[in-house]
Amino acid sequence: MTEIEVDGVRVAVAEGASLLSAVRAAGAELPALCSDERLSPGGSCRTCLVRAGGRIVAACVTPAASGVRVETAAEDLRQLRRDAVDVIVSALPSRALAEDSPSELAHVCRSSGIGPESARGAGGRGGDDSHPYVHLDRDLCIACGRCVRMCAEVQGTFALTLTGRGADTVVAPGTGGLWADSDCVACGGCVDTCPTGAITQPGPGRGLTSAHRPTATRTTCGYCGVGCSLDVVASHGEVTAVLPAPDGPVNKGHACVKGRFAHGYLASPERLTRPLLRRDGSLEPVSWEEALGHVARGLREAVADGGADAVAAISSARATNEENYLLQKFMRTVIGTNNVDNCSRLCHSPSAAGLTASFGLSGGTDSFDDVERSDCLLVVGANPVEAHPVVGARLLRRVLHGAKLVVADPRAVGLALHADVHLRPRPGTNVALFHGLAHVLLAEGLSDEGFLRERATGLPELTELLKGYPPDRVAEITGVPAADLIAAARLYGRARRPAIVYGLGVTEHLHGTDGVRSLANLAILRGAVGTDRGYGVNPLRGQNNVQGASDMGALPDLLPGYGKVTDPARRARAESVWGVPVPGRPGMRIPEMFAAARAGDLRALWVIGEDVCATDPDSDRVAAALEACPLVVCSELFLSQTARHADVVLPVASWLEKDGTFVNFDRRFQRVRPAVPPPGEARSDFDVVHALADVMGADLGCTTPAEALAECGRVAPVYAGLSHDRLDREGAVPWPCPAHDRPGEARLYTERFATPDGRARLAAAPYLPPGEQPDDRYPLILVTGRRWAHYNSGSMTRRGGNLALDPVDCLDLHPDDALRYGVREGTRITVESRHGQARLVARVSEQTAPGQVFGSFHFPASGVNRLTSDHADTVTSCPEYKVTAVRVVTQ
Ligand SMILES: Nc1nc2c(c(=O)[nH]1)N[C@H]1C(S)=C(S)[C@@H](COP(=O)(O)OP(=O)(O)OC[C@H]3O[C@@H](n4cnc5c(=O)[nH]c(N)nc54)[C@H](O)[C@@H]3O)O[C@H]1N2
Ligand SMILES: Nc1nc2c(c(=O)[nH]1)N[C@H]1C(S)=C(S)[C@@H](COP(=O)(O)OP(=O)(O)OC[C@H]3O[C@@H](n4cnc5c(=O)[nH]c(N)nc54)[C@H](O)[C@@H]3O)O[C@H]1N2
Ligand code: SF4
Ligand code: SF4
Ligand code: FES
Ligand SMILES: [Mo]
Repeated sequence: MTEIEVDGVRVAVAEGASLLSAVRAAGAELPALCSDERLSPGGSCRTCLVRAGGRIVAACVTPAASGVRVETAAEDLRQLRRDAVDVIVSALPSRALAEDSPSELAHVCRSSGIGPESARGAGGRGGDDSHPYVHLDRDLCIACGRCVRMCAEVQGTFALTLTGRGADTVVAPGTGGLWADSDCVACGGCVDTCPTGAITQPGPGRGLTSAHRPTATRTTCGYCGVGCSLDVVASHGEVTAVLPAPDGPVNKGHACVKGRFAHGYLASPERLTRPLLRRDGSLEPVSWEEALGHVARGLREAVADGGADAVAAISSARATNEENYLLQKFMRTVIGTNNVDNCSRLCHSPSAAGLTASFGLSGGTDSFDDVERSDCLLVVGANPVEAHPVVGARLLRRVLHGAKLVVADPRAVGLALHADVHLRPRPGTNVALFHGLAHVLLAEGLSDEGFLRERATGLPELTELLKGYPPDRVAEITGVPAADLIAAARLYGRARRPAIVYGLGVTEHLHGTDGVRSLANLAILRGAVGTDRGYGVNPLRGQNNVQGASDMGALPDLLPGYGKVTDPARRARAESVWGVPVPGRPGMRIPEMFAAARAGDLRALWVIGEDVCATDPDSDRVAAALEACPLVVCSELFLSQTARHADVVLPVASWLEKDGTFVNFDRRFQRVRPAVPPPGEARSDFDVVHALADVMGADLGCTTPAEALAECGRVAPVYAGLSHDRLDREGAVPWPCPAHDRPGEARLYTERFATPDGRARLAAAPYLPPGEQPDDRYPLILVTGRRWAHYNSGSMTRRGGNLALDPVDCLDLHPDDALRYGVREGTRITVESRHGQARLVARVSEQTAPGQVFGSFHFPASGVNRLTSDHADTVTSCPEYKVTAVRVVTQ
């Protein structure tokens, strides 16, 4: 720490901090128009002048030297600062200081007595309103460069530049044309930092920033698993603006296009506002009483006809922990079945299984803050620039500051452009790739022998297996040149603190669990997990609360806290809290539920917040399952593809409308708070589960979300230290967290692994080919995944401005394949697999390798999941979404 004196007040600031931070720490106010704590200093506006050690300096660019005396309040300094602001203001048109302007500049002027008459600029430079979320008013630009630095330093997109000379300097997209056609990915960073209102979001929240806004509700983003803290400004029951929380534990004042802007769905006229009941083939509005009465009767009949196991529920990773907890409790205690699952099945169930087998617990091994300190990142089968943008930006920043980067992805994804080595394995060949890397680690003496001896098991078996995976053979299987493989292994093997980050490119395969385990081998061989020599193995979990839905026991074989339902001791613990017996037979997984429905064995299915007809694979067969099931209940925001097949549709609240908690991808619990009321008669999933239990004459206890979390802590001691009150005080707390007076464990296994013998387990699983192979009829491999502007089924992001950012559903193909199949950019094409057909628009790009095509699943109407097969991970039934043999037909 450095001690200095500001206007006679002594303060201590961190080494290297600026005088500006010291002045602020001392409680003094200074204008600082080109400065933002999230950015490197600009030093150009001269509005922050102070006297330090007798000299007049710009506080933002001057480091606080120990013992220095700083003066801010003297009249000559005030005048100098006022003059600097005045010069800036004089070039602006008077609207810059409009009475109601919330801008930082307007605040500064108000507090230094500069009135609108000082703004004498002629204006007339025009604007750019081409983008749905980011508008530019050139007349208000003071060329402070904060937006340019925000886009480069925090977001890593480099979309903006300052153009022109002298007084005419103004911000512009680097590509020269319109904002809408630029590289902007609408993170909102420039909007949030602009001090004048030159860059704003359109609509009622225009001009608001996280530093200058009215009272807001602090909540956690309900899109992806990063778990950004957001401040939601609302007025008259409608969201005005969603701003990144400057002190957000994960996002630290940043956000992405979804959390920041994709809330237009809230006010969509298509929102469900009343329960619907199928009568004579069509869904008609009815009262809650009638809808729930119908569901209760249907469930009773199903149990009477087929037993408790003839009923199943799919719980929602979009919903809160408390909602998931309550639903699994309802299924287990009121219905009497373990038939409850969640979309982690489709996503990271291989992570849960693989990480548990290797290390003992199902979550990632380290905190993201640690991962970010790594000097070598191995990013495998994940595209965080698009799917977890705040993480993508932070990883990229780390790389730009010198960390090494190895990317393993068949496609040239955003991070790959910055990689030291980009490995492009054929889809479905990860296990061979990871064994190849492990082979080189052992062959070149890059393993940690002490760690392997003391803290791991399975080395002899793995060593034996790895003999079969020399780089040349791995090159044949994966298509990755042996030299690249060796280079990547050396980077990972020689780094001081390597970290592995991975995504669905590892899990959504026929051998996804083997993939996770073989990837975990690398960290074990290096001793880079559970030690201070690396940051482990970390899945970028997908949905906002997929970690939590599983943590809460919305799984057919596991109770809250991951106790096996087959374990009498764990059942007894749950029974003692719930007061009723818990069934001991594992329930059905999602694909098994559909198979049972088609076979006539499943009589009732409750689908909560998952559009199974759009997002589960081989969707024609999913629809057939729903048709065959006598009672299908769907809790939804919209009339999704699944809701259209339901007998009863229940309108529910979304994340901006309810109370509870989510668990993000690095196991942190954070609070979710309602900013606006749900529309019409919609209720939270929590209230709906309670209401149905009531109608069925059951009392689930825990009447509030806070009580539900507290009760969960009694069933599962790993959450016993968590409570809404504590989260309200502390913001974010990771699990394991067994006691209220102890912090959660952000980094796992520092003393021992959670396996029975306390050791990490190396896995020796041989490479096996994917379930689908191309042939003469279906010569291309289709990889499916995400695009930045849309979210999963797209039910929310297609209703609002994001649709303008990405309006059509494309199939990416390599120029060679485009030529071969006579496909031109922009043509409508039909894609066929052995399972079905989809209609897409061709996009020709070198992002995909020859022989491979890529599509998203964000537009259910295109039918991409009609193409995907029902092949699934042999251990967890996670679908093989990443490998489907297809052909392209032009018409
Ligand atoms: N914008 C946006 N963000 C999202 C979502 C969204 O829909 N849209 N969804 C959220 C959800 S639910 C999830 S689970 C996450 C998913 O986040 P990610 O896991 O990052 O997403 P994907 O794009 O499905 O797949 C990642 C990458 O795997 C690669 N891949 C495919 N096959 C292989 C292979 O055999 N080996 C290797 N090494 N790589 C392969 C693909 O080319 C792709 O780039 O994103 C979350 N965030
Ligand atoms: N081809 C292909 N298919 C895939 C994937 C892939 O990579 N390729 N990825 C898979 C993965 S990883 C996942 S996670 C799934 C995701 O698939 P889904 O879970 O089906 O997708 P979402 O669009 O996130 O959400 C489903 C529904 O929940 C509703 N909803 C939102 N919030 C709430 C809420 O609070 N309560 C309730 N009751 N409903 C709510 C939304 O309106 C939406 O219709 O897709 C899978 N499908
Ligand atoms: S919104 Fe984000 S990506 Fe777009 S220009 Fe601004 S800072 Fe860059
Ligand atoms: S990165 Fe994820 S959590 Fe953060 S704002 Fe975007 S969607 Fe929300
Ligand atoms: S804020 Fe210090 S020079 Fe602009
Ligand atoms: Mo997911």
